[in-house]
Amino acid sequence: MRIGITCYPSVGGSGIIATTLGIELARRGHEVHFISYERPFRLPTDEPRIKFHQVQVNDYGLFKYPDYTLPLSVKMAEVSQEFHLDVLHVHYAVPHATAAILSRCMVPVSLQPRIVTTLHGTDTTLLGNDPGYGPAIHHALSQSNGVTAVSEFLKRETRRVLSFECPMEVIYNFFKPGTPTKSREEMRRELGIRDDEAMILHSSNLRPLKRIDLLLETAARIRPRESFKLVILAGGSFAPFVDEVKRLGIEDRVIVRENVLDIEDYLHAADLGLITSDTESFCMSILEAMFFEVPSVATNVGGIPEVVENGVTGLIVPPGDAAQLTSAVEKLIQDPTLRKSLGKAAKHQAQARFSAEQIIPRYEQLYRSVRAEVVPC
Ligand code: GMT
Repeated sequence: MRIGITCYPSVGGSGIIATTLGIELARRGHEVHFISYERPFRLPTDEPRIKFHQVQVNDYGLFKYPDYTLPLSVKMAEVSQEFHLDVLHVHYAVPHATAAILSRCMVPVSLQPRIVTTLHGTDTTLLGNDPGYGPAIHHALSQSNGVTAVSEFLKRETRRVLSFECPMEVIYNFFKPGTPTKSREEMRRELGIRDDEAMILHSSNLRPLKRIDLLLETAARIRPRESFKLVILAGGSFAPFVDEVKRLGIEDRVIVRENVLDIEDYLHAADLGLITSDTESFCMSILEAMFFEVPSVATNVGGIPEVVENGVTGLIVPPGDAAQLTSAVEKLIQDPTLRKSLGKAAKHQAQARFSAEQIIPRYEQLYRSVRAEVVPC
């Protein structure tokens, strides 16, 4: 099939999923066209059957805010027509789904691709609730030929928040682990982590819903304080949190790396993950860690309980509670045997439920079925 993919190209779960999906589809023989304002950061330049089409965004003086939706829709229409796309798969509804629906109207009927929209999280939970966006999202979903959500939680929320009643399939996220470039020992040495210190890994874009304040508060409460190092892989600037690290007196416990690409080097050096989010439709960081036998302590929010089985593949605690987060982390630090058994079960479940081998055929099947039918709900 000929498949167009639009996603946010920068660091972020939805962009990573979309990029990996495109790479995997191309490896399975499909022709894949990425359409975005920048080349997705994990998209290799030398993969056969993958092409990148850049959207040119102009900043016209007349506009107070530059517009992306219209040039994106024009580029989608051009690519659909020139390359005879079967399917245009957009990740994160805003503004990608709206642009896709508009682009379809610019293409002669016989060349119109089917449109699949994948909801990732805040496109429903945040923007869906915004009266300035909700109706546009509802319209774009209703006009899509297929809609997917990355967890049952997100599907439920989409029904509730947007009153969206058309069919919606849950296709979980997946991860395809790469090979680490450094050994575990080398990596820990480089980070300055001793053998008797547990390496706690937190990886996120640091937005407010990730609750970095709670993450740091938890780190400050862990006893003994010399028993761990917290490594934060920041998909954004950590500068706004530096004062808080100092105030809590944990400068010697916290190691920050910004915009890391070789995530596998950190994953296989880690002992446990720590996620303190207030909401999370899936949480890719937990899944990435699971593939490396690293169990996470995470908050009981959104789709996280669909990814982590409490007490079996990780530990889940109530949201917003630094005391409970701390005791769960201390439990894992002090009990390497428990860590190991949770980690092994985590990897097993990750491979069985969230591997590329499980998930890519689900998307291929969806593409085939929307290609076969014409009328959206
Ligand atoms: O919705 C967002 O906040 C952005 C989005 C992203 O692009 O990273 O994150 C969401 O999608 C990820 C990939 O499907 C999920 O792993 C995240 O849980 C989800 N974030 C939220 O729901 C807050």
